[in-house]
Amino acid sequence: MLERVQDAGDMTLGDWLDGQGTSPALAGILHHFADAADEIAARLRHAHLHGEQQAAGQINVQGEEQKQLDIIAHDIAVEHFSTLPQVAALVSEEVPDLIVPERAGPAAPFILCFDPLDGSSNLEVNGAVGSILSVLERPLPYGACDEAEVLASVPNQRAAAYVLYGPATLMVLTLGETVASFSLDEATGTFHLVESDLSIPETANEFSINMAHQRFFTAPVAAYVEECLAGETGPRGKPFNMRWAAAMVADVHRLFVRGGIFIYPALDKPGGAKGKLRFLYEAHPMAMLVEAAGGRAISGNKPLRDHRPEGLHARVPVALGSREEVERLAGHY
Ligand code: AFP
Repeated sequence: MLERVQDAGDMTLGDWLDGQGTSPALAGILHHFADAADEIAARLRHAHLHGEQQAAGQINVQGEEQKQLDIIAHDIAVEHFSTLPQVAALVSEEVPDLIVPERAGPAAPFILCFDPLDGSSNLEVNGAVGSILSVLERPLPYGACDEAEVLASVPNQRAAAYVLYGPATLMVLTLGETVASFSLDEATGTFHLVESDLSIPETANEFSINMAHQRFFTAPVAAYVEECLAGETGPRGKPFNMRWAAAMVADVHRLFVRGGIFIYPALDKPGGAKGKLRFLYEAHPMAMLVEAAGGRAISGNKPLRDHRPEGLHARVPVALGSREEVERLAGHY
C-alpha cells in the first residue's frame, strides 16, 4: 500500500478548521458535508455496478431529468445535515421547496444551500461530477424560516465549498479569507490538507464556455470570445485554449490550478435571459471561493455577490475566474 505524502504537518480538515478558529456550529456543518461527500464518493465508485448512473425516470424542479444518483446524493446530504440543530433550513437543487429539518430549533442560525450532484449528465460517461455547498447565516431578529428569510440571508454568506469527484475526491473550502484544498483518504474517510492558500492566477490563456450556444451569445460575450479565438494576431496577442467539462465544479477547479475564465452567460433565445446556473447553490458559492482566491465573479458587468435572487431556484448569468479575463469581459458591456 502507498504511504500518504506527509506534508502540511499531515493536517486533517478538522485540524484546519480548529486552526482557523471556526465556531463549533460552523465546523460541525463542514464536517457533515465532508462525511456526506465521503459517502457520495463511495456510491459513485460503485454506481455502474448497480445501474445508479442511469435516469431515475423523474424530472426535477429545474425541468431536468434526474439520475438515480442525483436522488441518492440528495438523500445522503439531507440525512447528514438534518441531524444538526444549528441548521434551520436546507435548499437543495433536487427539490422545489425549502426543507425544514425536524431538529431545527427556532434559533438555529444557519441555512444550507447545496447542489448534491453537480454535472450529473456526466455520470453515464463516467466523467467528473461534484457537490457544492453555501452556508448562509439568518439575519437577526429571526423570523419564520421561509423563502423570504433565505433570500434575506444571501448577504451573510459564511462559508462555501465544493467537492470534486474525479480520480481523487477533492474538497475546496473557504470561510472568506483564504481557500484551502483537501483530499479524501477513502481508507479512513478523512480529508487531508493539500494546499492551504490557493490563489487564482491573475492572467491566463484558457476560456470555458459552451460554444454550442455561440449563436445565442449577447454582444459583450460574443466580442470577448471572438478576441480569444483570434489568438496571436487578435487584440489579445496570444493563443487561447478552450475547455468545457459540462460540470461547473470541474471547470471551476481548473481555474484554481491554471487560471482562466468560466462563463455561463445569458442566452439570446426564449427562456435564456438568466442563463442556466442557479444562484443559491451554484453561482453564489463559487463566487465566494473564486473571490477569496483573488479572482473575480460577475453577472453581466456587476459583481455577482451584489446580485439578489428572486427565488430559491433562480438562475443567474455567471462569469468568474482570473481577474484580467473577467475584467476584460466586463469591459465589453
Ligand atoms: P447537469 O447537472 O444537468 O449535468 O448540469 C450541470 C450544469 O448545471 C453545470 O455544472 C455545468 O457547467 C452546466 O450545467 C453545463 O451546461 P451545458 O448543458 O450547457 O453543457
